[in-house]
Parts: sequence; structure tokens; C-alpha cells
Amino acid sequence: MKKKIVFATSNPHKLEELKAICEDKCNVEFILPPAGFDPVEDGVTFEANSLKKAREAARISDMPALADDSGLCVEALDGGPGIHSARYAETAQKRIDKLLAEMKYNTNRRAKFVCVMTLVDKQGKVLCQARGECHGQIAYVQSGINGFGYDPIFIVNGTDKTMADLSEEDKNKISHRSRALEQIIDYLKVLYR
Ligand code: ITT
Repeated sequence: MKKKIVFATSNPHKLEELKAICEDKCNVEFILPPAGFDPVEDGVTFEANSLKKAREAARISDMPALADDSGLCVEALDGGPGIHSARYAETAQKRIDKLLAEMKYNTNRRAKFVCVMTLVDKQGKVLCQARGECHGQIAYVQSGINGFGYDPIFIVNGTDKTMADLSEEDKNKISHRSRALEQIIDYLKVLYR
């Protein structure tokens, strides 16, 4: 029987990607946290916020939990919006418009997506924490309809495509999320072998 782990998120895109990346690689079924899951993300690093989300989900569900804290870090914006990526503006499109406007006259387009995943047991003890990064450039105009968030303005290094131009399958081969998650999967394979 598959082990159940709570995936500490309220972002349905993250869950979709997680399920596609995990497939049958480990003997785990990910479920969403119970109603009332509302962690305070007041840490100053991806690591701290990821841990807070995982611990809160474990606390209210009394089950092991996995959390994903992620964001887009732009070199010319001193690493912003970074941990504030989800709150940078009201909607996904407004966040894209705001970032493109802030970057309008900037020729340094270097950026990276970061994802930190934290797995805790039901008491909140850290079992594994992993970081994945995906490096690229901020586009001048948005392109693509796949993915979510900042994907339409993030050109993946080594390609001329934005993350939103890639298929779900291709994004999941190179994304910050899959790079973090592959390390967690290796851990889960040993834990629940
Ligand atoms: P949870 O905290 O409930 O998991 P959230 O969306 O608020 O959901 P974060 O606090 O980790 O998650 O913020 C992540 C934000 O960074 C997300 O809302 C997007 O704007 C952006 N982001 C993260 N991963 C991304 C990806 O793969 N593609 C595009 N944007 C991404």
C-alpha cells in the first residue's frame, strides 16, 4: 500500500507538476492538507518558508508533510522578487507586467527559478531538505501558454524558448521543482522501500 504524505500547498499547479514528476517513482500518494491550512510565510529564505509550510501541514494533519517554497530571482533586481514572488502583485498577469516594466531598460536579464522542498515527519522533524535551481534570462515580451506564474517571461538557458513554450513534460525535465523533487524522491525510495 502507498504511504500518504501531505503536500503542503494551496497552489494546484505545484501539485500537478509534483504528480507528473513523481509518477510511479516512489511508493507515495500525495494528498492535500486539511481545511484550515494557512501557514505564516514570514521567513527570510526559501529554506525557512519551506520548513514553516511543511511543519504547519504536519501539525494540522498529524502526518508527514512535504512543502515547496519557490520563486523567481532576478539578478538586476537584487534577487527579487525571490521569496516574495507570489505576493509581488495581485494576479499572475499583473506580476508579469510589473516585472517586465521594472526590467524595461535593463540589459542584464539574468535570472533563476529556485525551489526548496522540505520533508518532515509527523512530529515536524526534518527528514530531508533539497534545493533545485533553473537558470535563464528574463524575456522582453511574454510568450507561451503552458505552465504557470512567471513561466511566460523566463527563457531557459541553452534554448530560445520560455518555460511556458515548453510542454509540461519538457518543463519537468529541467525545472527547479523537478531538480529539488528528484532529491526528495531518492530519499523516499530508501525510506519506504
Ligand atoms: P503555496 O505557498 O501554497 O505552496 P504559492 O504559489 O503561494 O503556493 P510560494 O509562496 O512558494 O507558493 O510562491 C511561489 C511563486 O513563485 C508562485 O506563486 C509563482 O508566482 C512563482 N513560481 C514558483 N514556481 C514557478 C514555476 O515553476 N513557474 C513559474 N512561476 C513559479
